[in-house]
Parts: sequence; structure tokens; C-alpha cells
Amino acid sequence: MLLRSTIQDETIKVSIIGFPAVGKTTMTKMLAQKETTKKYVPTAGFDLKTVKFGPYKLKIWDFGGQKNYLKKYLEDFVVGSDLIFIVTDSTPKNVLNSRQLIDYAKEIMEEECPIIAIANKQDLCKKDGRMNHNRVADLLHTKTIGLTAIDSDERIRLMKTIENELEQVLERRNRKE
Ligand SMILES: Nc1nc2c(ncn2[C@@H]2O[C@H](COP(=O)(O)OP(=O)(O)O)[C@@H](O)[C@H]2O)c(=O)[nH]1
Ligand SMILES: [Mg+2]
Repeated sequence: MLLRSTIQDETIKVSIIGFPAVGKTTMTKMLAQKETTKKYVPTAGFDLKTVKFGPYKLKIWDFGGQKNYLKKYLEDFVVGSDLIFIVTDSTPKNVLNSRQLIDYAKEIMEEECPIIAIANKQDLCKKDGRMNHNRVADLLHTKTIGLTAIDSDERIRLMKTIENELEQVLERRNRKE
């Protein structure tokens, strides 16, 4: 794998952000292929977990409804991310709410870091009217990947996406040095 040899000991921070129950833990488990320790930050009303997978460090942010805290804490923790995923469950309401997360992340990271939306639960599109990933992309105006996080066969495709994005991140980083 090209990336593995390029990054050596560099830590890559991948932040996975989204409202509760959209599938962040499921996506993380799929990537990490195991469950890990959970660290709660109760005062802030959200849940932070760090998971190692291969050479990457995944930081998973699980936000409650505390909108007044949202921006402040996102800023504290998202800084330094190499790649940000905003996960939605592809329901219209959640996708619209997630626009705020994308806006905040863009504001915080400026041009530094790719922000990619995940239109999760694509298996439910036909069943309950969730939006397919193209519709989600139209609403979010952001690069969007459709996903069914409960389907472990999707792991390879998701890994490929992460590797492609991070290769570009590392190229930019090397050009700056
Ligand atoms: N049908 C379906 N269910 C999913 C999918 N991804 C996650 N779920 C389910 O959605 C619920 C919430 O998932 P979880 O990963 O705990 O959400 P989190 O709060 O964002 O970490 C669980 O019951 C999952 O099994 C998916 O792609 N399709
Ligand atoms: Mg979770």
C-alpha cells in the first residue's frame, strides 16, 4: 500500500462528526474491526472516542442537542484534523441539520482539510424514503459518499476513499515543507 510507506510514523487525525444515531459508531467499528474504549465528556454533553486503525487515529465526535456548545467544542477538537467526515442518516431532517456541522467545520478548518459527507443508511432508501447519496450531495453542496455502515462489505470502498483523500493531504503537506 502506497500510503503506509509514505506516512511512516505520522499520525493522521480523522474526525468523524455527526448527531447521535446516524451510524458513527457502526462506521468506526467497521473501519477499526473492533470496539474500543469510550471516553465521556459529560459536562460538554458529547461523547468522544479515539480509535486506532492502521496508521490512523480516528476521533469520533458524537454531538447531543446542545447547539449553544456545538461550535465552541467543535473548534477545540476538530483543529488539527487531516480529514473530516460528517455523517448523516440520509433523512431530510438530519441532512438539513448536518449542514450546520459542515459550515462550522469549514469555518474552523478553512482550506486546510477535506470535509466529506457520509450519506449513511443507504439500504433504507427504498424502505422509508431516505434520500439517495446524490440528493444528499445536492443539499449539502459537499463531496458526499453513500454508505451502508452495517454492511461490512463496504469497508474496502471506504478505506480506499480515506486513502485517496489522505494521499492528497500528504502531498499538500510535503509541498509546503
Ligand atoms: N439500516 C441501517 N442501520 C444502520 C446503519 N448504520 C448504523 N445503523 C444502525 O443505527 C443505529 C445507530 O448507530 P450508531 O452507530 O450507534 O450511531 P451513532 O450514535 O452515530 O454512533 C444502530 O442501531 C445501528 O445498527 C446502516 O447503514 N443501515
Ligand atoms: Mg455512537
